[in-house]
Order: sequence, then C-alpha cells, then structure tokens
Amino acid sequence: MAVYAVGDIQGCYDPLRKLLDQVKFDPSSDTLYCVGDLVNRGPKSLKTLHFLMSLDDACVSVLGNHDIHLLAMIYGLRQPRATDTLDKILAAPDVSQIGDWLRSKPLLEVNKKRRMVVCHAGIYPWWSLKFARKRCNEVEAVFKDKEQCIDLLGKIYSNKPLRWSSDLTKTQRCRFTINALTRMRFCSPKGRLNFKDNGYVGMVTDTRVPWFDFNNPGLSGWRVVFGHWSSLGLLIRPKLLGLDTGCVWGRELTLAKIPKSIDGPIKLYSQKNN
Ligand SMILES: [Mn+2]
Repeated sequence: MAVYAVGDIQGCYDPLRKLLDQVKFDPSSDTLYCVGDLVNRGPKSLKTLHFLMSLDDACVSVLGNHDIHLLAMIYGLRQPRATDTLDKILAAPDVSQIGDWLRSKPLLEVNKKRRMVVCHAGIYPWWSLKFARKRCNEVEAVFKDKEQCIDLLGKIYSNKPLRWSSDLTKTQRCRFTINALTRMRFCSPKGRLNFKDNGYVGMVTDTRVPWFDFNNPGLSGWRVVFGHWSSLGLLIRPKLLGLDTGCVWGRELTLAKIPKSIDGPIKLYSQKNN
C-alpha cells in the first residue's frame, strides 16, 4: 500500500526500473505518481510509456509540457524540434492508443489520504486548490474528446494571457491553465507568469519570484509534489516536494516514498541514467 512519487522521467527508462526494483514496487498494491514529462530528450521514451501503460491503475500521472508537445505531434499540429527524441513513438503501431492514454491524463491529481497534490510545474499562487481543480477539470474534459482536444492543442501555443482574470474566454482559460500547470516557474508579484527565464534560482528578484514562494492559503494542509525545474534540483520543504533532479541532463532520477502523515519523513531514492 506504499505511495511513491517520481520526478521527470523523460525517457530515462533504466533508472526508473532500477528505482522500482530497489523499493520492491508492487503494482498490485502500491501506487506510483509521476509528475509528468514522461517522455522526450531521453533515450527510451517509447519503452517508458509502454511500461507505465502496463502498470494500469498503479501508475497515476499528470501531464507535463513535453507530454503535451508529444500529443500535439501525434495529431500533426507541431513539427519536431532538434532536441526531440520522439520519432520511435510517432512511428509506433500503437501511436493512436498512446495518444488516447495521454489525453486521458489530468493536469492535477489529489491524494486525499496523503494530503498530496501532484502537478507538473506548479499551482498558480492566486488559486486555491478547489479553484485549480475546477480550472484543470475544464481542460481535462476538453482533452477527453479527441476532436475538441485537437482543436485546443492547435490554440495553446502562446504565452498569453500572462495573468489570470475571470473574464477570459474558454480558450484563454484553458491556455492559461495549461501554461501555469505545465510551464510556470516564476511569477511577478502582480500575478503575471514569467516565461522569459528558464530558471536559475539566482535569478530571483522582486519582480521574479518562484511560484511556491508566494503565500497561498488556498493550499494550506496540502503537500504539493511537482517537477519541471531541473536547475532547482531536489526541493524539500514541509509542504513542498520538487522532484526534477535532471536525470535527462546526466544527473539522477529521484523517487520519493510519501509518508502516511503530512508531517512524516519522506524517504528518497535516486538512480543515474546508466
Ligand atoms: Mn517540464
């Protein structure tokens, strides 16, 4: 009945399997939460997806920006970038099922018993958990319908709107939600998402603050588990767990055993990519 969370896998299949062996992961009783970015840049994206799909309900994953990029490529909406390593997936006989599986994944997962919220990049600091779930549900409902999903994927590649407001159109709301949940690192104190800087914490200024450094009473009583920020590395605070430890960049993949109590100690395991 153990609950684990793993950082950005990005096709690093071998360290993932080693970590699961190390903790004797049992898919019939344990659960593995993935913070998203299951694929791309790493060596074995297709194998990673097939393995995670085989875990069925024992794997709970949220979508990361690379997973959404893959979806857009599967549906012919995006051209490959030089750093992409998605060719094998795109040529796979079951690429359409892979697309269906990815589309069914949420942007936000909640484990009530462990008081844990899982997302790829973070939660917009001006949103309560309840409101964030409402926003994510709106996107997830669109993704579940293939035609609507394709239509939305064709419209999300823009940074705007940078700031949430209640008078956005549905497309703007969905784009903002996807950008916040899967790409955000810094926000301005006035609530603008900052996509200009890809991330050194040394870049923090009065106008560029990590999303998790804003006080958000709407998340009190919850532990947020996220990835996406490899230059941050492992981040452990009482209510925060950042798990992107840059496996795909030659560092390591991190697996965390989530304690039953929110105040309990987190056990960490890590494996390099060879
Ligand atoms: Mn990411």
